[in-house]
Amino acid sequence: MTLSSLVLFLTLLVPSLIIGGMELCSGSAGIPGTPGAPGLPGRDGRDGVKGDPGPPGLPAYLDEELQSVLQDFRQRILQSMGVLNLQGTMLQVGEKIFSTNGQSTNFQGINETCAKAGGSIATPRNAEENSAIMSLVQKYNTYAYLGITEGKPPGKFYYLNGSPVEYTNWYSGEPAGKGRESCVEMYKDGTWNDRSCLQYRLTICEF
Ligand SMILES: [Ca+2]
Repeated sequence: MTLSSLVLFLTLLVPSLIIGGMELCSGSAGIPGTPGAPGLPGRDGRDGVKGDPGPPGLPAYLDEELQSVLQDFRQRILQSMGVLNLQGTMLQVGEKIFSTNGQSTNFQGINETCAKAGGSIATPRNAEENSAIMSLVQKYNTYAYLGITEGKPPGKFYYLNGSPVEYTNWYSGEPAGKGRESCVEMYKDGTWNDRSCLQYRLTICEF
């Protein structure tokens, strides 16, 4: 008898002995062991069957309905821009548009008004943008606050997103507030002065 056939023989014999009531010295059941740790995740299944292709669409340039909607949009936008340009309340510089409602309020009020309109307070990033804002200041004959505030250390100024100013156009001797003037106003010649945030200044937003 080989070893494997002996094992098979015993495997068959032992249960029949138990069934036959001849089992000797059977002890009480032990305490169940603690569950084993979860196994590793299984492998990803195979990709499913490819779906049927959808119905063919028209290229955008051949879709007459879409083209007509776009044409209408273009026309409406040009009309609106024409009206705003005529009123002199909108100035385009590159991708940016500056606009004013002609109203004056404090720095916080300007920020709220601009945010409500979907923009933010005018923040000149270069000489060209500064000139555009200046032209609105001149037209309304009112200084404007800019989107620049003092941070730390006193005398250092930052954009409202927290990054330090790169372009500046300070009036001679400014900024001189040294921690007492946290906002920045634009004079009619386009130069800047640090100033308290509680003055009433022209609302100019950028979009
Ligand atoms: Ca000042």
